[in-house]
Amino acid sequence: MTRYRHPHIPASEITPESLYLKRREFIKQSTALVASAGLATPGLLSAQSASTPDWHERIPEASATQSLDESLTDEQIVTSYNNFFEFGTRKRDPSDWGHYLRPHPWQIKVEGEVAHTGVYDLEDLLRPLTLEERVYRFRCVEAWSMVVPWTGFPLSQLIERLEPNSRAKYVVFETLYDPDQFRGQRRSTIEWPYREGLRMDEAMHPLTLMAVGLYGKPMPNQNGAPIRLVVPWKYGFKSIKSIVTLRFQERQPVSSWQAMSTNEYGFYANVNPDVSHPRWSQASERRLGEPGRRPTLMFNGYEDEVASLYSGMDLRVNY
Ligand SMILES: Nc1nc2c(c(=O)[nH]1)N[C@H]1C(S)=C(S)[C@@H](COP(=O)(O)O)O[C@H]1N2
Ligand SMILES: [Mo]
Repeated sequence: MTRYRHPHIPASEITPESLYLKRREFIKQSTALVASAGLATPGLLSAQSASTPDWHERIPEASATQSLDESLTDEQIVTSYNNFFEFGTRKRDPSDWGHYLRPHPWQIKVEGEVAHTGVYDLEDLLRPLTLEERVYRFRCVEAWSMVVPWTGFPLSQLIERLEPNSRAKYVVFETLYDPDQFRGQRRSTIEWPYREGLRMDEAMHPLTLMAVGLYGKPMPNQNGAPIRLVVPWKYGFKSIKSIVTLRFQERQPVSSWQAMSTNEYGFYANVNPDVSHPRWSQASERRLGEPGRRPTLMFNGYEDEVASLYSGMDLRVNY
């Protein structure tokens, strides 16, 4: 069957944003907030339609107050200059082709060394969690950076509910594999599905966010809808998008980027201006939307918060 595939025309060119926001206000007023404790039954597929999920209405409005002393990167840049190889390798591919991804309904499989294994509706996983806004610096290994107001919840809150056992030393994340939605997966640019991992203490760190939105809106497809990781002290490739699998395991996993080029991409991927990428320096960065360059900070500026996780480790060996 021949299928015609078309790049996306940005919504901003069709619907003025004020209309979108008005509609959102309307839905908010007419929807009662449903609260529930605990996890829902694993394996239960919800009968919900493919339209707007309830949790979208629990995303807090983008706040004017910034928790970082740096200006936010334009939303337009954040949503049109992307790395998401599932849609292609050019920065424009994710925003051009992102509309092929269907992020609702969405299930996440939990497996491995954990009490509550199963397949969960995202809606059920999110119900007991509070969504909050966090402004983080974000640094790509390609030496550009940005400042983004994410919406999400600390990954630790989800992990606590899932109750990993004592053999769970690492959490592994995987992205959806579906070449029909992800045209980039028809080529072997990297090993699909995209895979990443964190050591358990990194995953439990209060800065580690599971993000479901940005700029007070549900996560755009090109940024990893409906749910992605954001680890602000590590290079961007750690922040895996469109997650469908959470696996708890004893041995350290090999991430997709490590598998592709072991000498260029390490497991830890901590932002470190003193350790160069084999093909370029990591000492400075280009902040998207800003002229010139700025020096890159150790752990992307989160040194006070995270340096203790790596005490005693040689960060030149464990890059
Ligand atoms: N599944 C998946 N996740 C991914 C990627 C990808 O190609 N596939 N690219 C990573 C890289 S290299 C970066 S820099 C960030 C980019 O996130 P952004 O497009 O929201 O800025 O996503 C990361 N997560
Ligand atoms: Mo990146």
